[in-house]
Amino acid sequence: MDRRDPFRLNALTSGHRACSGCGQAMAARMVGDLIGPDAIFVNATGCLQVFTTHNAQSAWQVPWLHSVFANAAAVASGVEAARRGLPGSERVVVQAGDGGTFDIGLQCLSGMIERGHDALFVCYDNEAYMNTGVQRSGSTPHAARTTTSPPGRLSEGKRHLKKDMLAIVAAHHMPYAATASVAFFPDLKAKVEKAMRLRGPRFLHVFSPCPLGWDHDAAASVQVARLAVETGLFPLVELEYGAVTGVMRLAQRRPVEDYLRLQGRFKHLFKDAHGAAELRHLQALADANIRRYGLLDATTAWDTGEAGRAQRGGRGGYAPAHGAAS
Ligand SMILES: Cc1ncc(C[n+]2csc(CCOP(=O)(O)OP(=O)(O)O)c2C)c(N)n1
Ligand code: SF4
Repeated sequence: MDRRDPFRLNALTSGHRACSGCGQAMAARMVGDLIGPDAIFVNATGCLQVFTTHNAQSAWQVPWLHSVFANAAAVASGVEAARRGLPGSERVVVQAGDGGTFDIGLQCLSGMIERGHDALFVCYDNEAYMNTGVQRSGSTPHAARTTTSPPGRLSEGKRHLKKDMLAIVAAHHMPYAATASVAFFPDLKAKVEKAMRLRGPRFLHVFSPCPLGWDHDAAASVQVARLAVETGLFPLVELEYGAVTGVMRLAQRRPVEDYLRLQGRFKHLFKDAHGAAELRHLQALADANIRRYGLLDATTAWDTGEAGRAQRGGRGGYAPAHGAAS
């Protein structure tokens, strides 16, 4: 079999144990196939690792390593450093859930970026610790129900805000950081391909609905992911060396209720005045994203790669350390 023939080989093949409608399974297959077999994948503990590798079986048809929950980026750093100067063209890709990125893996991710390792870190964001039973993470949105943020007499779900992970990684002055979604494949494809053309540390944050944890119809995963973007709650943007260089404009703004109503994790917000106050708050968060990235602004460019290169202006020190930058 030709390992490079996409019609014969998927990086993540069938037979794995993901729930039906799993956004992370869709996203990982898309990303894996776009990257192709010339890569070494390091996977943090989490749903993706568990449902693809079980009792000495594996759904991966690419080199793949399992790290512990916290240290995927550190393991990838070691793999990348060990491979320098050796023959072969394999690139290093890290995969982790939001828990393995926003929370427990954050320190290792920060170190990997700061040291300038030539690796792409992909976060599949399902907004909670799904593998262990839907506990809240630093990525869980405000007011969402999880098993550790139950709505009740004293609270309306999670009290805190979702961390702005893109801003956190972009503050490391890294060559490329972007958000993407399973609902917008051409955009995701362009971003994976761009990330793989570049050298140095890169970050891709992929919105990946979880029907089990979000309590929505398994057939609605792509619709839910699309609405997250169309409401402004999950903007699709690109940053190069900390500067915004690409924004996907919205043809129209959808109210956050359209997105929230499809998911049982927000059901309590539609019951009383307390819930209504949280709905207004979530709408204000979406509106702030729309203003911040100019999502409705007709003059905002879809992809301004040229602007990014101009912005960069020779600043930063990652690419030359590992060979030619694009
Ligand atoms: C130090 C440590 N603490 C806790 C765990 C248990 N654990 C394994 S996976 C996981 C949650 C993973 O969540 P996330 O990274 O968001 O990925 P998901 O399963 O949601 O895809 C937890 C808490 C662990 N393996 N190691
Ligand atoms: S719990 Fe969620 S993330 Fe895990 S396999 Fe099921 S749908 Fe996918």
